[in-house]
Amino acid sequence: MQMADIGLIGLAVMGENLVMNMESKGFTVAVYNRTLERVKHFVEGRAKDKNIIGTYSIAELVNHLKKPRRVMMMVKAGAAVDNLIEQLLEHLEPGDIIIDGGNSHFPDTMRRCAYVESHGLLYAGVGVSGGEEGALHGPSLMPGGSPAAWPQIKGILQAICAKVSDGSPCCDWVGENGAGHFVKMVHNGIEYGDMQLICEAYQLMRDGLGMSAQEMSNVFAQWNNTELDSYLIEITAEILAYKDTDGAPIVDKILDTAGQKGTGKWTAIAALDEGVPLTLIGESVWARSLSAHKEERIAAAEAFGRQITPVTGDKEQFIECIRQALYASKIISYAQGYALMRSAAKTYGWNLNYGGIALIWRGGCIIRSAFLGKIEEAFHRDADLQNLLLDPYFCGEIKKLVPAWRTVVSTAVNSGIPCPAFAAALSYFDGYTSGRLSANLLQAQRDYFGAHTYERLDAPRGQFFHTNWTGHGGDTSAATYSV
Ligand code: NBP
Repeated sequence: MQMADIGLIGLAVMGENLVMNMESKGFTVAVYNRTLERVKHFVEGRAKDKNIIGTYSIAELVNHLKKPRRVMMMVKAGAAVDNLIEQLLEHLEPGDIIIDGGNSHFPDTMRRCAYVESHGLLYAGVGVSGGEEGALHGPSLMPGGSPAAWPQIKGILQAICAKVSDGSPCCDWVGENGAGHFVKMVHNGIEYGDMQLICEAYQLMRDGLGMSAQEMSNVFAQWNNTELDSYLIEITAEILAYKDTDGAPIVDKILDTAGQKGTGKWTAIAALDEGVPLTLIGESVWARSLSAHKEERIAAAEAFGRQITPVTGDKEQFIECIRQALYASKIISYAQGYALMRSAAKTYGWNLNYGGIALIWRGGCIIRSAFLGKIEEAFHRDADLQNLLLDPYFCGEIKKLVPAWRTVVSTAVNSGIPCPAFAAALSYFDGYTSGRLSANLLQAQRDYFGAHTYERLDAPRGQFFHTNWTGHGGDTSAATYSV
């Protein structure tokens, strides 16, 4: 009987393409799918005459695998994954490895990892990015789970993943249990942020400067030769240049309501849980939500009859300001995303390699960019870097960008063009770089109405005071806790 190096369950778009990728790298793959016609269709079609074995039950799939057995699930996240784990546990043995390559939520992966390990098996939650193309030609892979699983799956995963120009693989061990899926989730959140920033730059040019899609395409193409060099900037230039059958730019005909699948929301929720300001990604999620209320927006536009004031002055100069504002905001977005990963690593006991994560994202995925190389360098200089803004390179970059960034945000505000991500990034920067904020007043308010106490500038940290603000209250203060 022909034995396979790995089994894959789930022959939808991602699964099929990953199997083709694995086979092209010299691995024999056994495949299974719940709907059996899909297996037949695949082995008689794309997989014909390849080292791909179609199987029609979980038992048959498992019987075709070399030991320790490796089974990768590429199915819809959620109950399907739990269901398959139960079925697999009936047939696998201790030491075998179950891999989940779907977009599972990291707490699920943490739970599943502990559960599968309790049966003596190993578990890996692998974030897969890059869509259909990536799956076939080289995705960015973020593996986490049982550490003992890594040496068993490293060979296959590093063979099929994307490689950067020096040949290094966009796949490395991320960390224990749910770490891989957590990092994939943050990647998706950052993707929301990068896309929103590009859309804000686009709206400033379209509505503020009255530029055509073709003119803007040229600008994005030029930006792709600067620090902004990235996949998303490149495809934006192509999208803006794309003409419909009547010769008009297709982008102008697309309804302005954004969809979302929830991974940006997960990232924002994780940030709220960690108490880490992730304002740019949060605003990006809400910008999509606001866009989705199209009818309400049309009614409000009529009610307010608001006009956008065109941006006047030197057009080329303002375009360059927008580029710089986009670059500065992007630095903030990654600084916030990395701060979230740092905090979660502490909470969950993960030993994350931050520079390594930047390298994983450098190829194969939607947020791939030259910029990630600079982030890798920053963590190479200081593996324990608290915030990207404190790295000398990024600190120097931001200092140069601040004037243009302020010009763009204030111009947008004066013109009436929304720029929630640019503005949130700038406000975060102003807050993060303020030695003294306004929270002294906030603490006074909390103490006034709830006796929540405050610390004083002229007393050591950790010493708490309460004031009887009205003369009517007592001297009893409230307990300090967080819900
Ligand atoms: P889908 O997310 O559309 O899932 C379809 C697959 O799940 C089919 O093979 C289907 O089998 C299987 N499935 C379902 Br639905 N319920 C099942 C169950 N209860 N038991 C067993 N199998 C079940 O496929 P996809 O777009 O290829 O994505 C696969 C995973 O990869 C998802 O978690 C997705 O979020 C993730 N991902 C997708 C992309 C992308 O660009 N599409 C990128 C990165 C990651 P059936 O044929 O019997 O219905």
